[in-house]
Amino acid sequence: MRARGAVVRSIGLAAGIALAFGACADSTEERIRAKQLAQGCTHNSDCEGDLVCMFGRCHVQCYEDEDCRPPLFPYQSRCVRASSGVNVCQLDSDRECSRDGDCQGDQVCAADAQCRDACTSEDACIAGLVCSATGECARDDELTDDGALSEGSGGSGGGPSGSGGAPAEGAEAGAGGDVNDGAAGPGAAGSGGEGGAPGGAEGGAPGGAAGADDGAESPRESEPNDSRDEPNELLLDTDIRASISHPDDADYFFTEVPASPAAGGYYRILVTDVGPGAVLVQAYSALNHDRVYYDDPIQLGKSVFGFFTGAPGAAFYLSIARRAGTASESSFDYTLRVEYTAIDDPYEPNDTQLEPAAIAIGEPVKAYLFAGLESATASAADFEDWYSVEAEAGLLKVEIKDVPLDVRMQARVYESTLTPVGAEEKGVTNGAPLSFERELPSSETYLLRLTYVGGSAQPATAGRMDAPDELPDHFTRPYTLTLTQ
Ligand SMILES: [Ca+2]
Ligand SMILES: [Ca+2]
Ligand SMILES: [Ca+2]
Repeated sequence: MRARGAVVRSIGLAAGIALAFGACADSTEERIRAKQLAQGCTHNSDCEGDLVCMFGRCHVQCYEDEDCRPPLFPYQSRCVRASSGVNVCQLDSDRECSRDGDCQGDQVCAADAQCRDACTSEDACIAGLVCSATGECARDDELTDDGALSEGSGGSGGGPSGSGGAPAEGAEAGAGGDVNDGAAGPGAAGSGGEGGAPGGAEGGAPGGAAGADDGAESPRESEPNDSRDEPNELLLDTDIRASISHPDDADYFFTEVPASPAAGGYYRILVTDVGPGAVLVQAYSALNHDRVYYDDPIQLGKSVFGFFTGAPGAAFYLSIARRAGTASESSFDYTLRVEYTAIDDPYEPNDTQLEPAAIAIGEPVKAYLFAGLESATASAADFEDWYSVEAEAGLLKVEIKDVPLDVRMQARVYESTLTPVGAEEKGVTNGAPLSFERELPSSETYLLRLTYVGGSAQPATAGRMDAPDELPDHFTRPYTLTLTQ
């Protein structure tokens, strides 16, 4: 694949370089020449000497990767495809990326956060470069033993918000610098990847993953995390920067629901800042691997918002992958944030008549009609709330207000022997309050059962949201139960 006539072209190239930088340039002249190299342009005639105008800036034309290395080139660059068969040496400003859209031409943003030509085999790469395992052209010495590009975020920390904002400057190697010198701007929240020396920047301890070292605000996923057998621990309430780094990449995260409170809680999933790809987001029960939630929008770059509930002590895997069957790029970034909110319900556990929560006449009870998942589905019984109350013979008034707008509630009074006192009372519709009276035959302990109306839709335990704040109403609205005599 080495270009024929390389010698002739190299001579021409050398002449161009000489003109651009000066054969024996002092530092002032070097700076002037370097400026000519990267100066803005619209036509080749705007550029000095043999420099060509590509991507709006003057570039050195190249035929093989070696043309972009010292001493021919002032720093270690890379020969990339431009247009109409012309290849150019990458400028520093062409190289850093966090998504494909940051890259010039048809280049893609590789795992090391550098723009590269995409490839399926070495033939597709410019001479001197090979095709990495993840499909980007790279020098041999940039690849790990697995033939992949190492993720170069290393110690450079995260962007300030994980929002895909502007990469910090500072990490850019100046002319004469070496992209492999690995020093990613001291202190600066780096743009990730500048220090992508093979293997070197993978980030110390495996599993420090999700761990923000040196206090960076946005930790990064830690590869490999491609299966349930090697997940990252899910850091809650934290923006985790991550990438689909090749078409078959899957990123697994593991989380366990806290043992208390007994009501459990719910997870809110936010996958945002999605690059030019389509995500497949799934949550699985660790108990039996049943899928409890998924979303797979076909639109590229679309955020995903979802939720699922968890029972105390239950455990789940979350996986993020590239959705098949779309025009999705083979690699792209995303930000994962998962928030866990415990349900503050001191009356739980009270799911059966065997463990009713004791309440008193005249004292309002605020509680949730809520069920935490262990697997893909909740049983109707998981939603039941049982109460016991010491009551006098005579009239008992039962009032349930603040009924969640997505739940139709029902209630029934029982003697302690489970003999019903009157019929089941049902709200007329979702969110409707309940108010009814029963004549109690004697002074004793009575039981009360609250749940959703049998045969009506079960309150949601997992689902998709169009916006981050569209959680089911019953997650956030406790009903108020008051008994009076
Ligand atoms: Ca990944
Ligand atoms: Ca992965
Ligand atoms: Ca309950």
